[in-house]
Amino acid sequence: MILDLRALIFDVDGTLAETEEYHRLSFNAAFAQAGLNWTWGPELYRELLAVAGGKERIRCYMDRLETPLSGDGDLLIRDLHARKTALYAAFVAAGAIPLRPGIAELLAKARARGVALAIATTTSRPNVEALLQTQLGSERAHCFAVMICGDEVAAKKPAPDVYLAALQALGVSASQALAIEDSANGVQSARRAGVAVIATPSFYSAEDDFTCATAIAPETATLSSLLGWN
Ligand code: XBP
Ligand code: MG
Repeated sequence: MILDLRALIFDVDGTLAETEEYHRLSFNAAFAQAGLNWTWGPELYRELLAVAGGKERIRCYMDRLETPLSGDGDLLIRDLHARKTALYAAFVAAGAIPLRPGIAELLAKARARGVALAIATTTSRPNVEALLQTQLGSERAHCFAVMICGDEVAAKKPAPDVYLAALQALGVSASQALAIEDSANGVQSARRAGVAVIATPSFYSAEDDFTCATAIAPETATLSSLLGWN
C-alpha cells in the first residue's frame, strides 16, 4: 500500500455515511414544496448520481424534460437546492444518518497514528459540518485538518480539483495520501490527482465501475484491517 502515509482523504456521501437516500428524499420534498410534480425514484436517482453536485443534477433533469420550464432556470435551481439543503439538514440533525460501520474507529486510529484527516467532497459545506457535528460531536468533528467542498473548486468530481486542493492544503504529496471513496466519480477524481484510493461501494454505487480503484473494501468495517491498523 503506501510506505509513507501522511493523510487519509475521505469522501462524504456514501463513504462517511449512507446519505444519498436522504438527499433523494430531500430533493423530492423540495420539489413538492415548490409546487413541482417531479419525483425522483431510487432507480432514476441512481442514474442521476452520475452527475456530481445537487444543482448540476437538477439541471440535468430539467434538460431531459419533454416540456421545458419557462423562466430563469438558474434561479429555480438555486431555490430548489436551497430548499433541499434545509430539508436534508433536518434529517442530519435528527440523527437519521449514522456514520458507516467502522468509520469513527478508523478516524480515531488515524489520529492515534498521527495521520492527518481531510475531506474531499462534492456536497455542500453545511451538509458536511452538520453530519460531523451530529455524529462525532463538536470536539471530534474538528478532527479533519482540511475540508474541501464541491462549490469551493472550479470543477466537481470526477475532475481532480477537490483532491488537488486537499493535497495542497495538507502540504503532502499525492504519494503520501490515501483516498476513501464510494463512487466511480470519486475514484476517478482521486486517481486523476495521483492519489491511491480504496473504494467502499455504497447502496447507490454498488454497480459502479471501480476498475481504477487501488483496492476495494466491500465493507467500511474492514478498512482498518486493510490498512494494517488492527
Ligand atoms: C456526492 C454528491 C453530492 C450529493 C448531494 O458527494 O455528488 O452532490 O449527492 O449533495 P460526494 P449536494 O463527493 O461526497 O460523494 O446537493 O450538496 O451537491
Ligand atoms: Mg460519495
